[in-house]
Order: sequence, then C-alpha cells, then structure tokens
Amino acid sequence: MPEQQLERPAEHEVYLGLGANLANPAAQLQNAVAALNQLPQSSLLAVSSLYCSRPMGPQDQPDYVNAVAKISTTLPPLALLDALQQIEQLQGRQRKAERWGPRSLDLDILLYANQTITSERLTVPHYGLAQREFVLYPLAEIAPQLTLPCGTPLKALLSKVPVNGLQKLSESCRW
Ligand code: ROI
Repeated sequence: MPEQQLERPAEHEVYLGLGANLANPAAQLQNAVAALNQLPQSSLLAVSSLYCSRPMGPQDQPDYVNAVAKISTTLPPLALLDALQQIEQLQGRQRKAERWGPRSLDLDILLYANQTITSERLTVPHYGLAQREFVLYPLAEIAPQLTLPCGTPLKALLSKVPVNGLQKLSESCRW
C-alpha cells in the first residue's frame, strides 16, 4: 500500500483593518480583538495600537477608532470573510443603505498573503488601503517592512498620505 501523505493546509499571513465609531468604539475594537483570537484555524500574531481618526466620508458622524491586526490562517479568503462578518453581526453591526455612514464595527481584509483577489464579495488588497491614513499608519506600526503584492513598499505609500489628525487613542477624541 502506498504511504499516505498527510498534507497540512497552507498557512497565510493576513492583515485585517478594524474600525468603529458607534456604541463605545474602543470597546468594540477590544471585543473584536478578543474574537479574532478565537478565529478557527487561525492565530492572532499582532495588533497595532488603537488610533483615533477623523471620519472619511460624511463629516456629520463621530470620530473613528481604528487598528490593524495580523493573523496567520489556513482559512481561505471567503471563509475568512464569512467569519469576520459573523463577528461584525455578533457585535451589533447593522448594514444600512447609507454608503459611508457610521458603524459599530468594520472588519476588512486588507492583505491576504501576497494574493490579489477580485471577486464579487472581496477585493484584496483592500481598495482603500493606499489612500487611508487610518489603515497605513497602524499597518506600518506592526509591519514597517511590508511590501504590497504590486511590489510597492508600504513606506512609499506612507510618504504620500498625510496623517490627517490621526493619533493614538487619547481623551481628546470626540464621541
Ligand atoms: N473613516 C475612518 N476614519 N475610519 C474608518 O474605519 C472608516 N470606515 C469607513 C468610512 C465610512 C469610509 N470612513 C471611515 O467605512
């Protein structure tokens, strides 16, 4: 009998964006980090500081709290997306008609290994990654040497995107 080979599923390093501006956003992110720590087939490798950021989109909404987490996972991209959306639902996320309205928790796949994914449900790298200070700076905190799948170093993007008031979480954030 041929010897059976037990192949282990490949592990992928994935960066996730976390954001919230409703219902005690800092606590939302802390709960989300606890939930990420329990993701199946995954381990949580790093979490950035929590940052306070000005809303991108409509300005008549509270400031956001943002962070970036790094996980290692064997979940394929869409299974990971399902798991993240489940966490959003459990934390009371209600999807509204307004496109860029406030939210109690947003979990985005920013980067999935070195993959480029374009499907109906998922675009990776995240379409806003290169323009959003609240993604780039927390990402650089935990992965300063990162290079995107297109070959652009993260540092090259950072030098083009102003801080726009982004700051590590403090009392001066307005909620
Ligand atoms: N603005 C900030 N500062 N942080 C976010 O996470 C965020 N998320 C969004 C929109 C509405 C685009 N604005 C944001 O989805």
